Amino acid sequence: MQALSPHIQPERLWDDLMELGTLTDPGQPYTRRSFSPRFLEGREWLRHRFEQAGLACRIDAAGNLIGRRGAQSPDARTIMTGSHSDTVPGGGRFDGILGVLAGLEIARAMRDAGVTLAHHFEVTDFLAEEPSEFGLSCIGSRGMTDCLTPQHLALQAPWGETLAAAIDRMGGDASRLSHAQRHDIAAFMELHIEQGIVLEREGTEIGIVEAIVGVTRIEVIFSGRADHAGTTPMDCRCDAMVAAAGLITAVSHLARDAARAGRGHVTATCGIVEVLPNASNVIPRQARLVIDIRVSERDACERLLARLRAVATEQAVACDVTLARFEIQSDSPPVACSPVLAGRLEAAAGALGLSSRRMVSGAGHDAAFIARVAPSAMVFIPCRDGRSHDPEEWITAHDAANGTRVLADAIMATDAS
Ligand code: HGY
Ligand code: MN
Ligand code: MN
Ligand code: MN
Repeated sequence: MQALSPHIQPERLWDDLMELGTLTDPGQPYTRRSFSPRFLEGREWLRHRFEQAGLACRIDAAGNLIGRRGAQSPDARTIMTGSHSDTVPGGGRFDGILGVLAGLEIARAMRDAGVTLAHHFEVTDFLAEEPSEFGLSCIGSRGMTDCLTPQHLALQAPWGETLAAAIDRMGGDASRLSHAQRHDIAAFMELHIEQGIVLEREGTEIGIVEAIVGVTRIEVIFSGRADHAGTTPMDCRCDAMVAAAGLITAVSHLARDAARAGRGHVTATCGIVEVLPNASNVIPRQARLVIDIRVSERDACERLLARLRAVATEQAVACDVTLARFEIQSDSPPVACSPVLAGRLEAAAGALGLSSRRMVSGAGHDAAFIARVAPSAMVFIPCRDGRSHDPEEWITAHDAANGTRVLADAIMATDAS
């Protein structure tokens, strides 16, 4: 089997990473929110680079940008790689983006080496992997795997657009989502930064992902009563914020205790708190929370949800407010990666003389959805101080090249298998 790794050019990849990073909302570094004009600008830049690399480009019905390097035979199956080019607000230059640009670099290496695979080779920029203004993440990979429901498509963004209309605006066709379903993918492998501290702390060069956590997000609304902050006695209040504060503390303590009790990977975070009327001299009449729960074992999530619902109810009674909503916003189960593909990634790292270790991904990824229709696996590289979802996110060109070489050789091994 021919190794492709010698044809990977670290500088070419690094230049792409730095250049795409310049396409960001001004004043809020590294922000390219899905469905935004800036995102489309980044997409156009990607499409141009894909075409320069000899990839035939298309946008599928789910709004994913796909570059294809055709196989020797037209009815071959497909080996796919990719990730996402959208970011969180004030995010980094590598989360998702590395996986897309590594796929592009691998396509260029194939072109430079004159390699045509027995499989079609595709590089995909999945639409809206990050939680979007529709309250949903992984929209493109859900669309590719029949996981977008009519209820999802009817979700509305704050600007009034439905998700279906937004997908169409991205060049997709929400009315033909059944055409986006893929049954021809022989293997999917995604390169991603770890977004955690394990690899760097251990000095390990490559992470081989065995499982991707399940991600469950719940929306909670406490409704109280707005009153004057100065004239209302402390024991006559219906303060929605105090009830929310009690639940937020419980989110952190219960998840920490579950993780310490050895129930696998457990995290829970309250990243959104919206208060109305949000005025310093008015007792909050409403507090809206979105809580993000991640587990590697499904029953840990069920247990945590039950405890949080009980705490929310207790807090509402204690603060004389109403628990107006406690609803699951999105819910995807933990996913096991393909042992065969993980083995190939591990063997490729070994053949390149790189240290590696098996691990669980605490981040959600498009691979978790693609795993529903094809054997899928992920490979991680370290990121500085484990930082991500922040402009401080940083990797080295050397690690980016390592991850890309491992991915490239695992793709070649899969094509030859
Ligand atoms: O939130 C996540 O886990 C991913 O970065 N979208
Ligand atoms: Mn992310
Ligand atoms: Mn990501
Ligand atoms: Mn991802």
